[in-house]
Amino acid sequence: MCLTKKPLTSAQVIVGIEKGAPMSTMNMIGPMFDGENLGNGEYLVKVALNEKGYYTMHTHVIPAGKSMHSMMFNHEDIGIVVK
Ligand SMILES: [Cu+2]
Repeated sequence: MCLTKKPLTSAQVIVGIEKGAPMSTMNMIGPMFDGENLGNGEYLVKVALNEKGYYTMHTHVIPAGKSMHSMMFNHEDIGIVVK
């Protein structure tokens, strides 16, 4: 992981939504998809979750010019609670 303290522009942000805690169900909701690059290091992810419960947003980042494999080192699991 590279810590530049600068906005990561032009990266590819790939997201997958799992029903439940990370790696608990492996029940992915739909295919993985790209976050929208808003510029200045901000990326927008739009997702519609109709069922109440806990979800995990598996977030992978491929910095510009880096290989697809680099996403293995730039991975964050973000919890989503639908009430
Ligand atoms: Cu994950």
